Amino acid sequence: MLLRTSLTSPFGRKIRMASLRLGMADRIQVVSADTTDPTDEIRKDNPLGKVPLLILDNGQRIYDSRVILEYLDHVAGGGVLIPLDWTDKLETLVFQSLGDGVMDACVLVSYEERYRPQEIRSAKWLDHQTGKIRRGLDHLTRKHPDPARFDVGVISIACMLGYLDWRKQLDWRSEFPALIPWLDAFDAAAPEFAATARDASPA
Ligand SMILES: N[C@@H](CCC(=O)N[C@@H](CS)C(=O)NCC(=O)O)C(=O)O
Repeated sequence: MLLRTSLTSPFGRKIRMASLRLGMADRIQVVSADTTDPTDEIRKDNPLGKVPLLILDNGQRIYDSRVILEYLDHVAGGGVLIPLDWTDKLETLVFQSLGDGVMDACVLVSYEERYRPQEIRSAKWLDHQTGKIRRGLDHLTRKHPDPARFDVGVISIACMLGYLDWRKQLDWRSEFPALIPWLDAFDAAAPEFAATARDASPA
């Protein structure tokens, strides 16, 4: 299989972490993608032009990260990344939506700063997005999944915090210090997190 992603994408990191945990990393070749390059095949393989994208051995293109994780879970026999029990599954998927949604807002803040010159940047739009980030993090200080778990919800939240640590859309460590022990506990329980950090060698 071929995984198209950048090594900095937090969504791509979810897949790289999961493939390590599931012992599938040696079956997935990671090929860097540049979503800003109009000649990159990524736009042909995924009309949205986004990473991550997984190309299966039969040529099927699958996206987005949630579907890829569901696929990997299926290949692993099911019930590994996504709980089988309906109540647990629903809770896990909502945590995944929250982690991914905050990540989406983080990406939009970064793109506003990257693609728009200072003079036409919208403070209102940036506030709108950082509001989502703050509300998401605030919610997680009160209700969060067990960091000892390794499911799609926990993976998403960890990648989201890792992305915030790097891009610093806001300083979550000073605004929401209650989440620091959560990420530390996950980091200690899941070596896949450090192994997929930007400065770690690609797995
Ligand atoms: N919902 C998507 C989000 C993926 C996403 O936003 N990826 C970013 C990189 S972190 C991207 O490809 N951006 C390029 C673009 O929006 O054109 C997923 O879960 O895979």
